[in-house]
Amino acid sequence: MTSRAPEADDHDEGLRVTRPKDVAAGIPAVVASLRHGLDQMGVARTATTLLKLNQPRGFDCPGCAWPDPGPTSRFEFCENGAKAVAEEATIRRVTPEFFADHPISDLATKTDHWLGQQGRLTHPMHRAAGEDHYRPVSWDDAFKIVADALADSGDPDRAVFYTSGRTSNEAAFVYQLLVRRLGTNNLPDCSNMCHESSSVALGSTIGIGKGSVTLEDFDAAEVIVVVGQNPGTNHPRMLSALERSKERGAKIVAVNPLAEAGLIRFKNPQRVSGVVGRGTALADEHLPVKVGADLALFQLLNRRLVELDDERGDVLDHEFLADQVLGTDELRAHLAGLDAEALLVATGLDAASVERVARLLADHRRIIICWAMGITQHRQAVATIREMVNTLLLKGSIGMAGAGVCPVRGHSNVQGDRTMGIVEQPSDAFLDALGAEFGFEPPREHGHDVVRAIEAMGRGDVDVFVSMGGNLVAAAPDTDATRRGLANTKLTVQVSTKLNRSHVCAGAAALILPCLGRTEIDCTGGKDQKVTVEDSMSMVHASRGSLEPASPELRSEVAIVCGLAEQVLPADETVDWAGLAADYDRIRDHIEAVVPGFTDFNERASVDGGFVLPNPPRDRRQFETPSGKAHLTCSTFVDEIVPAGRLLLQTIRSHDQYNTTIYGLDDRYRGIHNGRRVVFAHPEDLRALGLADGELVDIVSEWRDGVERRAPRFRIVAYDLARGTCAAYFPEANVLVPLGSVADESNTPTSKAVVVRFESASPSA
Ligand SMILES: Nc1nc2c(c(=O)[nH]1)N[C@H]1C(S)=C(S)[C@@H](COP(=O)(O)OP(=O)(O)OC[C@H]3O[C@@H](n4cnc5c(=O)[nH]c(N)nc54)[C@H](O)[C@@H]3O)O[C@H]1N2
Ligand SMILES: Nc1nc2c(c(=O)[nH]1)N[C@H]1C(S)=C(S)[C@@H](COP(=O)(O)OP(=O)(O)OC[C@H]3O[C@@H](n4cnc5c(=O)[nH]c(N)nc54)[C@H](O)[C@@H]3O)O[C@H]1N2
Ligand SMILES: [Mo]
Repeated sequence: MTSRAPEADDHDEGLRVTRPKDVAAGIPAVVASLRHGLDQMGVARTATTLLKLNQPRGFDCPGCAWPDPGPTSRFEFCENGAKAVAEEATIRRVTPEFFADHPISDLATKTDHWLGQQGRLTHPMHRAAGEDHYRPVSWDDAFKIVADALADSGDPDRAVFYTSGRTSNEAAFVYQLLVRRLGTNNLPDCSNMCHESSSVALGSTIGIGKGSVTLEDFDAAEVIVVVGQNPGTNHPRMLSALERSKERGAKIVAVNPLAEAGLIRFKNPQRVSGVVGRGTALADEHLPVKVGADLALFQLLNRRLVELDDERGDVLDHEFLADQVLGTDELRAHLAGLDAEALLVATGLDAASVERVARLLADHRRIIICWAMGITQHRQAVATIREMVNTLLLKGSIGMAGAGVCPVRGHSNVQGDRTMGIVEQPSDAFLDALGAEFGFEPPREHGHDVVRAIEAMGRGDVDVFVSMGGNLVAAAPDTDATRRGLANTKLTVQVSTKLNRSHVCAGAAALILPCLGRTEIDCTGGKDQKVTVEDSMSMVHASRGSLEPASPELRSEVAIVCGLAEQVLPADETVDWAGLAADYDRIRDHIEAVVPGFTDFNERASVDGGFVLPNPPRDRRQFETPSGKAHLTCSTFVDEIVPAGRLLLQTIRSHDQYNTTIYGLDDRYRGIHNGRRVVFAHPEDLRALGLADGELVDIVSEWRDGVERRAPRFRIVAYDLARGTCAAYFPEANVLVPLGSVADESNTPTSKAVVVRFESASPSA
């Protein structure tokens, strides 16, 4: 089936390509953040809003999950944090009049960029089955519509409750409680498409599915390896931490098929020298690994560590391995038996640079390994992360200052949402505690993750789809399949701040429930409420908005969940939902009772900077696996088979987007201006394919189900990236990612590894 996303028709007429930049941030970043703020908010609002960002008493940046510096250090913001704020604090509005002027059939022709640029949603809106317009609806009627749809369906397992990672701890907690009171664990979330592979790999090896370092560890590390991550764009404040580490003498290794600007060179916009100087070279080593071959690389490195230890005796941490780790002998034997030559060829790297990195690891103990989507969204993601854990365990580089695992999360509260129980496969311990606190027996059967939810919708097994934030149609793989799935449902309910594709491609009937954002004052129940979030390093802290809400009609996510609960749960409901909405302290008391690590939650949430959650590997070098020990793992690398004439496509973020929210049409660091339908490929690969920079092609993906997935009319950009691979932007390229192509064990869509061919472009519509 051929797909024609609406964006296919604006073929980026003004697209311009220039030389990619090797310097991130600096003056252009300062200018870009202010320009974006001014466009969306005007002068006064820009100044007051950005000054509250990541301040101890301000709001948590709705950008990424990189931790804030402690309460005593200066305030920190970055270009992309400023853009995320401007996007939410915009003075543009999507009102009932807007919906009267724009039928769905019209909105469906607009690009994601256009939809997002229309501004903040102001009123609850309802589109009845068969109608082409959203019309205003009262909150009460909206909740009744959901209650009726759930009652008609009659089976809680025929409802799906998605969550994106911006939702606060308090909202997430009441949301999962509502869903479990209804009787289902169908709680897919954006993690399923993001760091699920990390949670699976870490849980099974070190006993907790979270990172084991804090920001202070970056001040003690000797070697920091950044794998499959583009911090210059996606975690810009991480570059400040890396810069500090480097100034202290730490070595930084970047493993990435692309030479991303922030990792090669960086100018800190918060320092005069950064704004005017040459900037700091960050990565000491850059390994341009082939897409999907990191497992092979880490196997080679681990094998060398063992060999070097055999020579020198001081490379591995023998005492730690003997006392606290299982599987050393097996791993040694496994590594010795590998075909090193074949592994090296698979990585596409030269032997000398791999050897240099192996020696760097051999010579140091304080090692941090960071990673993100370049690792988690691959078929062998879980095995790859386990192999990186092997590296750290062999070295004893965990549970000491300056060392450990660092999965760098995306959404600002995606980790917190998981801690609050937003998970389709909850542990019995969590359900037991939840049931005891609220006096009910929660459902035990595991629910759908994202991919299984879309499959279930495709089969017609889902009647109601509720989305707490996010934009499933654009974020999920296989856009056509996802769109068809949602269209199969009887009702879709989106709790949202901004208009997006999922409001346009919805169920038979649809509701939009507009909510407050992080930046806004939350005065639910007449009380000034705060919420809390957990960052990528398990720091929990409060967030209080300071702006007047975008519309008096908006409700907080907590109020929406509690209001909905009162309507959809039976009349003999025992949870005091109105009381919870009126005072979030009461929600925090329940969290304290249910979730370990939240002792004295209300008190500690009031402290500037918040508190850190317990983490046994980090705190006590303890591993809460069934054996009580950390586990080394033996894996077998399987090279992705790419037939002749095909390339392996990875889908990435531009500098001007936040996931499916498109701020603008530039990707400054990669030299792309005023357009997004580009595909990056190596000049030699292009030559072999008989193609050249500037040509227009359709990208067609190949997958064993034989379905044709086509993304029409992309401009080829010759680019320096690993041979045999190519790259295009998410979400335009999502149509190419087959729903069935998922990572082993974590079921995460393989958004970074899709076999594609190029065909001459289909004519423009
Ligand atoms: N401004 C901004 N900030 C964001 C986001 C955003 O969209 N915009 N999104 C947020 C979210 S939800 C997330 S999850 C994070 C995402 O943060 P990232 O993971 O940095 O995001 P991606 O753009 O997906 O970049 C993936 C990186 O992995 C590399 N890569 C791809 N395949 C491979 C591989 O096989 N091996 C290796 N070693 N590298 C590979 C790519 O070249 C690229 O540099 O950012 C968060 N922060
Ligand atoms: N091909 C490909 N696909 C991918 C990825 C990839 O790298 N490649 N990355 C994956 C990853 S890592 C992730 S995390 C997912 C992201 O998937 P999602 O989290 O579902 O998508 P977002 O684009 O972050 O969601 C944006 C929408 O959230 C709403 N929103 C914003 N702020 C708030 C708020 O405070 N409250 C509420 N209720 N709503 C709000 C707005 O309406 C906005 O339109 O996408 C995944 N999809
Ligand atoms: Mo993510």
